[in-house]
This record gives sequence, structure tokens and C-alpha cells, in this order.
Amino acid sequence: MAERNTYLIAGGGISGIAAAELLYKEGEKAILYDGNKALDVEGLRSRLQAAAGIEIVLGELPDSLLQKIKVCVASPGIPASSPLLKKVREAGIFVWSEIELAYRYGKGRVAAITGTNGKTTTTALVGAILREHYRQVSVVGNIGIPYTEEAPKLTQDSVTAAEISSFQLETIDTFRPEVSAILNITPDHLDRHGTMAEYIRVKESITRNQSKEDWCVLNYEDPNLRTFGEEDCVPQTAWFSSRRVLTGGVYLENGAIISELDGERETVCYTDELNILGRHNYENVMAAVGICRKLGVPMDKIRHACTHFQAVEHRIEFVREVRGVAYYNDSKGTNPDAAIQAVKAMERPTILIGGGYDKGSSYDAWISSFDGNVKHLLLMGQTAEKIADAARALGFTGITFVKDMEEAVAEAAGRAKEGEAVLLSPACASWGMFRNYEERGKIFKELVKRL
Ligand code: UMA
Repeated sequence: MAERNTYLIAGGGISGIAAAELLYKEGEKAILYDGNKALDVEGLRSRLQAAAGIEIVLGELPDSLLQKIKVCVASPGIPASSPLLKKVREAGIFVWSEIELAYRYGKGRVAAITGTNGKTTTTALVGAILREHYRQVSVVGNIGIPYTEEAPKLTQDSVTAAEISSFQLETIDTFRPEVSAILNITPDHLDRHGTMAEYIRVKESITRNQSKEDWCVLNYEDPNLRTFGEEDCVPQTAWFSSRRVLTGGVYLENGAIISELDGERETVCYTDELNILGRHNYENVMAAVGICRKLGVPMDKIRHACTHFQAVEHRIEFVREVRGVAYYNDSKGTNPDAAIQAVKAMERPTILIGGGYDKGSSYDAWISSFDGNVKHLLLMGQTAEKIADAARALGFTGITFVKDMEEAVAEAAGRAKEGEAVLLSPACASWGMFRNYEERGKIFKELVKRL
């Protein structure tokens, strides 16, 4: 039997490329595999610095290859239950997520942030706060910078803020952050995880390898997380709440973010000093305060970073005003809950652009949140009909189907009157029409800039 001495990297996206580079630098043998046989091998090779040292395989994975594989590193887009990973596991091969690989090779302290919504903003803010106090700070993960890309640069003095998705958590093994955070859990990615119970289990597994010396920052107002924190969570819990005073936690009171994490009541900042809007963002700030305090950042530095932090791209991002109409890009509103927050943040009558890839979500709560504020809904993509049916059933009939973003922006610009807003907040993933939500948002912004 052949010696099992090779890593199989499944997925030739940014995670797979970075994982391949990392393994090559570490002197390991690696095969980069992608199920899409239409990919251009030379194009893929040109993205690899270590091109010569890495074999590339596309299409059907030959069984003969499996004999020499010791570990398969799965990109997040490949479900743990996929036929590929099943076959790999049946061949006795360990499956690690790309996060697991990065963690094994990385050094220093790690904070890991998950949750259905707010994780990108929170991770970016945690990075900004950490930079006020520590010299070597990395911000990685689902935020768009593969963890494996940063792993070789990390030292014992590094502090890493990692945004971790449920996809990445599915196949962790030893991944153990010193501080974890679960911001909230609402229905998302049910097409991948099957049931809400499984989605919750996967999210909570961020604490799986943590011990009693570690910390987990949790949202007290999320019923699943409250039960988890009170009953099953092994690390110590630091709670935050935007709805009540929490002894020993971080909370919102009369427009101020208060921390009792150090035993006494301290005002972190006032919400009107922040540049990010809405209760969900105050929750993100509170989570970041909890994470960074547990990583030893003094409160004055936390306060300074929070009050200077700007909104991340694609998250209720103001694009420009044209003829009295304000355009907002919330392409990161990739599920109904995120999109509800964007709708609630609008202070003007709004033309809403939605629809996209079908993740099996229900759109009822999103449509109910329109509450007279959304004037018209422009729908595109795979979910357009499903959303329209749900809207009509709830009595919302102002709907127009559009074939692409260009038509959506033109239609929105034609309908919106002075004093109104146009919001791209699709409540769906971008896949099928765009490479990712970033591309969707950039195209939207480009079209708005041309108006
Ligand atoms: N592929 C297969 N077989 C499959 C599925 C995919 O071979 O069954 C191949 C595709 O042909 C493609 C490659 O895998 O060539 C793509 O890999 P990928 O989907 O894992 O994407 P990456 O480019 O590696 O980006 C991933 C994350 N993508 C997903 O989780 C889908 C990025 O999150 C993340 O920023 C990046 O790693 C760095 O960590 C994006 C995302 O949409 C933003 N995340 C979801 C979300 O936020 O809701 C979870």
C-alpha cells in the first residue's frame, strides 16, 4: 500500500489556494483538487506561488489518489456531508477544515467570532481594538482573508481575530480559541445544515475544545445562546445584552454601553459617539468589548477604537445621493435576519432590491418587517418567485421582477422620489448570479455611481 504522506486540498477557491501555499512552505506534499472540471488549470496554477510543487486535479476525484492521502483539507464551500468528503472519510482519511489547518500551523493568541449576523463587523472592530494595544494583529477567516494565508506569518506574540462561519466549523478538530464569541443564531444556511438544531450545534462547536480557563462571549438575549451559556458551555461566559442591565456583563443603558466585566460599572462609550448605527451594531460593539477585555486590552484603548471605527463595506453602506435619493449597499444582507436589520435602519420610504440564491430560508419575517417603510420590492435570482409568493400571501403586492442588477438599479432609480432611499439588501446569498456578495455589492455601487 502507498505511504499516506500527501494532503488533499478540496476546493480551488481562496481558501484552497492559501492552504496549498501553507503546506508547500511547510515542506508537505499537497494535491489541490476542485470538483469543477471546467476550471482552467493554468489559471489556477498562475494563482499559486508554489505552482511547480503542487499537483492540480479537477473533476471526478480518482479513487487511486486516495491511497496516498493522509489528511483532506476542506474548503468551507464543501459540505461535510458531500459525496466527496463522505468518500474521503470512508477511505480512512481525516477531514480538517481550512481553519483547522491554519490553527495547527499558526501561533499566538486567537479570538474566534461566529454568529449568524454581525460577525464581519465584530471581527473588524476586534481587529481595530487589538491594534490599539498589540503590535502583531491579524484579522482572518470568513471576512475574506483565508486564515491559512496569515498562519505562516504568526508568531508567539501575534493576536488573531478570526471570523468563523458555520461552514468552517463543521470540520474543526483541535481548534481552540482563547476567547470565542457567538453573537446570535437565527435561521440561515439550512440548505447546508439541514435543520436549525444542527446549525445551532455547529455554531456552538466553536467552544468545543475550549476549557475552563478560556472565555466565550454570548448574547444574553438569544434564547438558544442563553440556554447554552447557562447549561452546556464549558469556558467561562461573558454576557452582553442590548435589552437589560446585566450584572457582571456588558449592556446598553440609556444610550450608553456599560461594562461590568471588571467588577465595577464603567461607561465604555455613548452610542451617539459611534459611527455604526442600529441596535444590532451596538450588540456587535458590546461583543467586541467583551472579547478584547478578556484579551487584556485596557478600557481606554477599547473606547478609542470603538468611537473611531467605521462601518464595513457592503453592510448598510451609504453609496451616494442622486437627485435626493439615498442609495445603500447592504449586499452582506445574505439572510432574512441580516436584511431585516437593514430595513429597520432605513429612515426614509425605501425601494428594496432583494432575491438571489435559495438557502431554504423563510422570508415571512423579512416581509413583515417592511411595515409600511418599504414601498416597492424589486426581485431577482432563483428566489424571486418564492419571495413574491410569500409577499403576496402577506398582502405586500408592490413587486417587480428584474433580470439583473443593471435592470434593478435602473428600475429603482426610475421609481424612487426625492427624499426616498434605494436599498440593496437581498436576504439571500449571491451565488448563481455573482461570485460572492462582495462582487454583487461592487456591481451595485458601480451602477449607482453611473446614475
Ligand atoms: N467546490 C468543489 N466542490 C464543492 C463545492 C465547491 O470543488 O462541493 C469548489 C468550487 O468549484 C470552487 C471552490 O470550491 O472552485 C470554492 O471554495 P469555497 O466555496 O470554499 O470558497 P473560497 O473562495 O475558498 O472562500 C471561502 C468562503 N466561502 C464560503 O464559505 C462559500 C468565504 O466566505 C471566505 O471569505 C473565504 O473562504 C476565506 O476564509 C464567503 C461566504 O460566502 C464570504 N461565506 C458564507 C457566509 O458568510 O454566509 C459562509
